[in-house]
Amino acid sequence: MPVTRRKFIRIGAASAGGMVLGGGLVSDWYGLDAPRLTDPATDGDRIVPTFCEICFWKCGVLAHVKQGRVTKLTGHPDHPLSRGRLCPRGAGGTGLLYDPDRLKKPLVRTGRRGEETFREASWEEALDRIAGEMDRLRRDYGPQSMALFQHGYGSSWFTHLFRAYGSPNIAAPSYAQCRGPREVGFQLTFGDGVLSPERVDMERADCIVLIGSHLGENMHNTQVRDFARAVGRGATVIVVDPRFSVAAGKADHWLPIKPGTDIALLLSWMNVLIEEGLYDRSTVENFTTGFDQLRAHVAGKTPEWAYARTGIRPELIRATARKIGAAKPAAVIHPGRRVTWYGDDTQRTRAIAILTALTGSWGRAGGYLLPTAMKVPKYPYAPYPAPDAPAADRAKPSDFPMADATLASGLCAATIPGSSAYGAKGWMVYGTNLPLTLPEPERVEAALQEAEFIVAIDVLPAEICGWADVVLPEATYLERADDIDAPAYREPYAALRQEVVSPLHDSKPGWWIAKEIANRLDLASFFPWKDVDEYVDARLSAAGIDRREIREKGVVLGPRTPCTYEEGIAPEFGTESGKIELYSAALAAAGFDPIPEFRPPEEPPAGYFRLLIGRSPVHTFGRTTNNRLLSEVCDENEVWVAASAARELGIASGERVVLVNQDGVEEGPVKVKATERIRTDCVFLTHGFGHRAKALSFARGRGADDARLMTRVSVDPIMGGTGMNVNFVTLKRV
Ligand SMILES: Nc1nc2c(c(=O)[nH]1)N[C@H]1C(S)=C(S)[C@@H](COP(=O)(O)OP(=O)(O)OC[C@H]3O[C@@H](n4cnc5c(=O)[nH]c(N)nc54)[C@H](O)[C@@H]3O)O[C@H]1N2
Ligand SMILES: Nc1nc2c(c(=O)[nH]1)N[C@H]1C(S)=C(S)[C@@H](COP(=O)(O)OP(=O)(O)OC[C@H]3O[C@@H](n4cnc5c(=O)[nH]c(N)nc54)[C@H](O)[C@@H]3O)O[C@H]1N2
Ligand code: SF4
Ligand SMILES: [Mo]
Repeated sequence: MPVTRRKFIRIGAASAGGMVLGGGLVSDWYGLDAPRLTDPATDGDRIVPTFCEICFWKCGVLAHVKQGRVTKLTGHPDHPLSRGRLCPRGAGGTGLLYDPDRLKKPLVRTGRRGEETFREASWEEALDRIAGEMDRLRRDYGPQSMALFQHGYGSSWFTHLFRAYGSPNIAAPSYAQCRGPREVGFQLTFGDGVLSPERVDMERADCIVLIGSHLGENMHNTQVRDFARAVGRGATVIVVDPRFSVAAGKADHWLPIKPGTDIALLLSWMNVLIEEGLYDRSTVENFTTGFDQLRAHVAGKTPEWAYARTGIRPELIRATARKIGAAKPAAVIHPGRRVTWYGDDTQRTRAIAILTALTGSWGRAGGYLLPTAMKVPKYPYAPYPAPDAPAADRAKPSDFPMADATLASGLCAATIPGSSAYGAKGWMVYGTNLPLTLPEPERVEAALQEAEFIVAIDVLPAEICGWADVVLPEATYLERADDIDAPAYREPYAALRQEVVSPLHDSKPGWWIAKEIANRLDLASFFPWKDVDEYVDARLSAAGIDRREIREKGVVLGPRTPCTYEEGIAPEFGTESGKIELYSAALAAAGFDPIPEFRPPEEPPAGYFRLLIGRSPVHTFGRTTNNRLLSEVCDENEVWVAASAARELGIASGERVVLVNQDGVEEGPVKVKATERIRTDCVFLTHGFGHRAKALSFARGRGADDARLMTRVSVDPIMGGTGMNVNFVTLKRV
């Protein structure tokens, strides 16, 4: 694909300088100044509208096809999440479709678990084997003994299969290793979660506060563009990060906080807003409970108090609090997305939620929106059987009382005999690469050895496949149709994923795989449709959506619904009290702090740095690091170290080092980036590199894998999230 490639590299080169949001590049990357594309030129024979799966944002894509090959991917002009542009990862999606390392045939293991030795098998043999094992496990231990680990849009078929089969053990690492604590923190406060796409209205905010949340490196398309537009409009931007992130480079104020002390900063901001009368009185008076307790709680938590804990100067804390107060209610304190940091994460996001309540920005323009989804009724299946047992992710039902989804880390632990929950005996793993995305690698490996049966459904020979008994090659998102996407967003819409080109190799779409397994397990009645088109048509007609129109356009927009109180939505809160709970009686009753308290994190031992992690702007986790197109821009990660600390260690920028953690685990070698852009007490690594899987011929051995170094976690006692920023490393020269 010569044309695509050259053009792509030109775009991608912009990121090499780190100035992702800089001047003219903003327009170049995001088309901020470009008119909406109505008739995109194609160098192909046809254009098929669909949506992206290179990350979980799900932007609308126009796939240009020439002589049966996808030649380029452009942003769908009418899809609300792409508005005519893709992020660089989405534009490089053909690098996955045409990856020479793709899984091509079903595989059956021939050697020992983890050795990655397989023989090719027919679909018939592979599916019979999977159904045979699932049937045996169902008879021997009950259907709850099978666990489904899943992530990504195609997983809906497998979730459905598992519900029909009768297992409650369905989990994704995007909960307990990602945004679970945030959803729980906001639920406890407002009776509603943050959702994905996040309900933040940066487009209209006068003040944006980012805590971690490294937009510009975290490259969710529309969100970054909203942020870039706000910067262009002159909105006040406050970035709290131990590292001078890309977003910090665009900020009015950078607060280089001591890692793990954000709750202290948040409490002192509340202190200033309350003491100086800068909070939104009408919100507090009409819609909250517990203001008096909150006022008393933060009374002594002045900027001077916070300075001693966070390292942020009191004047800076006061000045930023005043800016937040001046911009209210159009001040948005971004909730972050991967919030699993220190194990106090539900409390930290609750502190963000409480601050949001004080600014009155919930339900207001420039704050947190109240979006609605287009109504697309579910397929009218018969009811699922009620599972015979609760999920196996918690040793006792009283563990993590506020968890509102199953914990992937918990299901993994439950696979190891001796854990007090009943055991998970079999695993189906769809679209999640657990060896790189679950912490505590020793435990993950033990579970992978203990499971009686593992099937992995993937597009690439990722690490997880090396542990499976059977590996199934799924068709990529450009080769298959999936369920309808209709999330809550400020513009309601329904989007279709459609087959752009027929599946390459011997890969098959997920809907077909799930249906074939169901047929072999006497569950055919749960898959009454002939194929995905018949299923989608049934839902479309129930929703009153013209199926020809949506197939032609890829997306249909619903009528714009009100998203704010100003537009007429009545304030309603799904909490116990029916109000915004500044003080949480539910937390108090469960033995937790009803208002967030600051507790200092453990300090790094002498000579060690805290290991912080984040995203590369041109990669999604480890799933794109084998993508040759994207790797033209970035093909390994670097460990960021403060220049002064590197000097002290006698390590030069560009040198390779091995990272050694507090438990003696080594990882690397990895290149050093000595920089002024990070505090001296921590180092920073982007996630998704350091692959070990033999068959990932490009990504293997490039850079370092952060998960190997996460031998410790700090588990959030409220909901079971695994805080991962609690590991420390030293740098060893090689
Ligand atoms: N390009 C790209 N974009 C992505 C993804 C991807 O893989 N690639 N993944 C998507 C997904 S699923 C997620 S969850 C999000 C994750 O993206 P975010 O939600 O933005 O992730 P965070 O972990 O909050 O952000 C990491 C930042 O937090 C800073 N940090 C670390 N410790 C602390 C601390 O104690 N206090 C403060 N204030 N800051 C700290 C780090 O220096 C770093 O800049 O990104 C999404 N966007
Ligand atoms: N150490 C560490 N752990 C983390 C994080 C971190 O930063 N560091 N981040 C956390 C966060 S925020 C999240 S959201 C999770 C994400 O964790 P995961 O959901 O595990 O994400 P990926 O690593 O992208 O794994 C996706 C897998 O799906 C495969 N895949 C890609 N497309 C398809 C498809 O269309 N069909 C199928 N069947 N498979 C496909 C890929 O090849 C890959 O093997 O990880 C969490 N865990
Ligand atoms: S943000 Fe990028 S990778 Fe994610 S769905 Fe959109 S275009 Fe695809
Ligand atoms: Mo995530």
